[in-house]
Amino acid sequence: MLSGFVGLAHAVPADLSDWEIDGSGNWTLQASNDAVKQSLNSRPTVFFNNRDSQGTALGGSIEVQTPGDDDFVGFVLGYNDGDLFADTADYILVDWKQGTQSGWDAGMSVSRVTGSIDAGGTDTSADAWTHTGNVTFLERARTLGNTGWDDNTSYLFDIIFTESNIKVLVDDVLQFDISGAFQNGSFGFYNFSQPQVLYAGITEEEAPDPGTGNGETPVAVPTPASFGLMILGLLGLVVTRRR
Ligand SMILES: [Ca+2]
Ligand SMILES: [Ca+2]
Repeated sequence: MLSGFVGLAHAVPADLSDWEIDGSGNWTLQASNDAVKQSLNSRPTVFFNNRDSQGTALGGSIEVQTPGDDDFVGFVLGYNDGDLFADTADYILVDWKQGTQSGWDAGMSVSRVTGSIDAGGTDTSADAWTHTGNVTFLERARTLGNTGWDDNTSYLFDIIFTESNIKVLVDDVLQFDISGAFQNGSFGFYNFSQPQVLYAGITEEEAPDPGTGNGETPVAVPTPASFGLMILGLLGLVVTRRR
């Protein structure tokens, strides 16, 4: 995971057995304890680690294991127990819709949630569908912003969460790199109206040092020494050709 970054502590498998559930989803821990599957076409539901997670990175894969339906899968960051129903909620929502439908277009986006998105457990019209009201749309993903997920397709994800920066990569491609002042809280998995969603091979690791891993995928740049050798080589080539 996080192959585009340098200087990271080793990723370790996450133990999801003590994660918690909010909402009416049916989240089933898989035998390996580092995977969970949500089976219902439900109102917003979150499966979360229930501990402050700023300074860490979460990785793994996500796959919708059915051709049925075309709704929302994703993640929450800075989530606290009960936030689905709380007026005091303040967390970040990364959601990804397969199909364009009345009220929202296909693709991945990031939003800030400040308040309930499932008041009374019956709010199916939901700010979370239209990204209005208590859900403030921030931006669409860089390459997947207007692209829905594919059925029965596993995507690798990496999420880096600090108090001032959030990065999300899908299949090692940076989708979000947003700076701000973010409340601490849990990592969580998020489904809304989408059944048969598997999160697997979940790992945790220390977030990159902001001083060294500030978001840009390292690019192979010639060092002064190798650059000099390259110039010498080119000069030699020119000299050789002149001869
Ligand atoms: Ca589908
Ligand atoms: Ca649905």
